[in-house]
Amino acid sequence: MKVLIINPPVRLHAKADILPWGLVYIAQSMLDEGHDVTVLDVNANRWSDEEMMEEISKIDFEVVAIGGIITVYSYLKWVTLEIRKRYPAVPIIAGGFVAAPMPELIFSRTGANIICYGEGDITIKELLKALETGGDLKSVNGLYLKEKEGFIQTPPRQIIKNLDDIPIPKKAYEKFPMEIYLRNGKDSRLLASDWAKNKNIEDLDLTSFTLLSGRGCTHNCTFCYRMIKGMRKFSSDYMIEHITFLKNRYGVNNFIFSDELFVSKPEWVNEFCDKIISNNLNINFRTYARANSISKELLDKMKKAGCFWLSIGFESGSQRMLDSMNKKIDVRKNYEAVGLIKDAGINLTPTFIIGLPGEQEDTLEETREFIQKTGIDEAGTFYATPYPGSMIYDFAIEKGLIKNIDQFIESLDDADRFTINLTDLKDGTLMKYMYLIVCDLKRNKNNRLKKEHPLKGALANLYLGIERFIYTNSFTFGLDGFLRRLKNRGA
Ligand code: B12
Ligand code: SF4
Repeated sequence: MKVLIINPPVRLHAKADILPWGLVYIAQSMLDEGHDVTVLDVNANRWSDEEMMEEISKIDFEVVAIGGIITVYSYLKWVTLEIRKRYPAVPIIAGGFVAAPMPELIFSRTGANIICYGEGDITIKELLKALETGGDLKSVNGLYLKEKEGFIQTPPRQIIKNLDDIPIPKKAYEKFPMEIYLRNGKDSRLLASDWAKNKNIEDLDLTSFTLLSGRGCTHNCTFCYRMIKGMRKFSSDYMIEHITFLKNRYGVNNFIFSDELFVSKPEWVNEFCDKIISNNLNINFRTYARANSISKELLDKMKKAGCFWLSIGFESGSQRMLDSMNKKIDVRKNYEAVGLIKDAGINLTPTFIIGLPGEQEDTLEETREFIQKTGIDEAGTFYATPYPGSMIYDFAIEKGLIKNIDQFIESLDDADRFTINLTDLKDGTLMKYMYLIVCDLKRNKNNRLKKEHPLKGALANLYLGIERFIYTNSFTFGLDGFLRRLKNRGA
């Protein structure tokens, strides 16, 4: 069949530097079955709506496939309704995180008439076959099908037990604008850590690329959406083959393993690192871990294999909050991890989330204390945001905090933006604490600067102190909104 795959735009403030893996894998499945695939990658090309309609009009297609993360919802809505207007009979299949958790909304507000839930690799093969041969779509597992009235759900699809059965998507890569991803990977936020800022990037000549070493996660935190339970990894041999391919074919030498839980099975990581070393792959990599899965030995091995940067979702300095978000971690382990990672000479950029249900001023103070005591000076700081599919989304619906689901989903963006208050605290209090946490990180950075340049560091702290005084007092007098607007004017 002639299939049009659309990759909608995300994060317009940044360059596209991560391939839409869901679409890449389903493209590979389609190509393996001999279908004729055209990809319109709006995220990479950043086409305007007019340009996109122009691109669509040039293509001959019989079916459309579209998907992505939840923040592509508005675009998915617009583009599928436009396609539906112009090509009323064309099946439009939606999949991924934007579609699977909310079939009612997708069927009622967008032009899609089929949704794939769960893994799409096999489902898409069976679905296209049924569409091509006029077969019964109800016999394909893992689908929601729009009916005249409402929709029906076909039985869930079994997960792919052995991830190595999934082919390395070599053919699919050729269908995506790899040159854009690779170019953006040379100067994007993938390198924007302190580590990179202090070095001459040109000299490093890094070509960065994001890759996943598995699917799923062993945990179930309340703010996280897990479409598929449990965790599977590709074998280390499979990963080495994939890395070698990307290195030889595209010159990639800096990998970002963006699975949230790359370091979940220490034995796997150890074996993987050994193979990077013994195969002389000579790569750098950044990745993610949990504090209870790292050790001095493992970090040393990772460093030797090229790991220069690690992120851990510390989320909170309060044990009460960690328990309530089901993080299943002892805060002392998080404290310990900071020292271990520093000692291994690996950069650390953890993440913190404030405003989860149950957050109080004392728990927020514990998070500040964590940052102050550990000296962390770079972190991702987020407001708890109820993305569909997560437990806190159900909480927000139950509490009646989301009045209009369609509008709410359209408003979703990066979680560093304040969207909704899930706590008993005032909005202003949460924003003030976010500001204080960012100040704590900056002060730690200034203190580090002070060691090398005492005057510069002292002046930076003085400036920070004055700014902090004005800003925190503005909350008391209700001037914070005004100050934020003033601050954002030049941004
Ligand atoms: C890479 C990634 C990103 C990239 C996205 C790049 C891109 N263009 O896709 C970036 C860095 C931009 C990103 C940002 C964010 N992300 Co993110 N991200 C991920 C991550 C780690 C991997 C996604 C992925 O590629 N998975 C691998 C593929 C193979 O799996 P898959 O997408 O599920 O695809 C399979 C099926 O779903 C299906 N399928 C998928 N699409 C389609 C389409 C069709 C037609 C069909 C038939 C089937 C199908 O088949 C695929 C193969 O089996 C996931 C977590 C995870 N490990 O999955 C979070 C995740 C998607 N992100 C999430 C979130 C919350 C965010 C942020 C809001 C975080 C933040 N703190 O700000 C931002 C939003 C940014 C913005 N403004 O848009 C949530 C999404 C929750 C939700 N309900 O949508 C996730 C699930 C994390 C989590 N566990 O909660 N993210
Ligand atoms: S936040 Fe991390 S540890 Fe928790 S469920 Fe999500 S991926 Fe797993």
